[in-house]
Amino acid sequence: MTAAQDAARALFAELSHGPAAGAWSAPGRVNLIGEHTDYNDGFVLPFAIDRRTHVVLGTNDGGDIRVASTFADAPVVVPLDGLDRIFPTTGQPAVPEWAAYPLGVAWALRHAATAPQVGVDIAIASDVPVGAGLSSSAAIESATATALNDSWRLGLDPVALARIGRRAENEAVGAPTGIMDQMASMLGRADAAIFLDCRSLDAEIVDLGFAGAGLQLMVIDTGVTHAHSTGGYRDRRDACERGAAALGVPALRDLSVDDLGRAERMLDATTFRRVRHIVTENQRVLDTVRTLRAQGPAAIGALLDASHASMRDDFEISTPALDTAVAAAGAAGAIGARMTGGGFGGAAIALTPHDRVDEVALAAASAFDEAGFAAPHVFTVTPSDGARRDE
Ligand code: GAF
Repeated sequence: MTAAQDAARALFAELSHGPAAGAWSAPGRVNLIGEHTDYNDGFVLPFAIDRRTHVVLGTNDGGDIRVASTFADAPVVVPLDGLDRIFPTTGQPAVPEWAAYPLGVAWALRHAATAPQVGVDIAIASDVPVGAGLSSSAAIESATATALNDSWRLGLDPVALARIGRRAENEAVGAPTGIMDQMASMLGRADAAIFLDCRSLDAEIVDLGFAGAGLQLMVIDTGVTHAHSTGGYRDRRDACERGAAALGVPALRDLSVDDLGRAERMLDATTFRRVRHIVTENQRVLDTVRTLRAQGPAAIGALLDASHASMRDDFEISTPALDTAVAAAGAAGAIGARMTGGGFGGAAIALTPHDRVDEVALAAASAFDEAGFAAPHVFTVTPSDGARRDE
């Protein structure tokens, strides 16, 4: 039992007068490659990680949904039939932001399924770092959705639950994200990544084989947290939609690298660079999948590096700290490194030979120190299983 599982149990005992009906969990994710391509109907290659959000749930007969989290001082209690008055919101949710994730999932589930729903007490604890670009929010959504789907006997499949999580994130929390994170958290498999076509939602499992190739996936968390409900993420999404409209395609997914000459002639310089990132990143995802299958993970380093350069120079979502992490990791022996997630903060990943892990961690720490950044939090992650019932 992990500390987060223990914490969820202890919190449930404080929250609820009744017994627990069960315990569920869902992981955060690392995106190996394919950044900002999801809301452009494109391709992504994330994997679920061995950091999870745990939910302990029991029923109550008051018809309320009561949620408590180790992130918060006090529980939030809402009548189930009051959820429609809270969501959807524009701007600030009418509940504390952390509570908008599980309550938003309950709200979206009530709209998606007609089965009768009883009151529930939900206790949440997590060891997914918040704001690090590892999808702590999708982990909460997927764990809550899986627990409620079982408890309310809704019978929804994992892809339907991923859509529920995204609806909560988009409409209850107000973050205009795509569906990658929820799909990774729902569908993850040990030692594998999810190759997802974000238009059809067809998903294939791609073996990663890091351990067999003598590699570890390091996370270098800059400690600079980000939020996708504001600022740069929305701006990049708008630029992509503008680019697709100007080029007469439903989504940037419908362009290939052969269209970039025409795009450059038709678009202003900034929009063109945003478009070029998406078009080349989609191609890099396809190339990474092909390379993993044909040659294994030791051959994908250059694709990870090229992805980072594209995010830094064309999409402009990296930060000086992320660039420092990537450069230090490469110089100390990582075979490839890139920022992961939405950007504007969060973490970089570095695919690193076992015998270089300590050097990479030391190099990142000393490069951050020299540049005057706060010390990074460096750790390794293992590709792991998706959302599940644990007890
Ligand atoms: C965040 C979003 F939630 C995802 O949908 C995706 O767009 C990602 O940023 C960037 O690839 O994690």
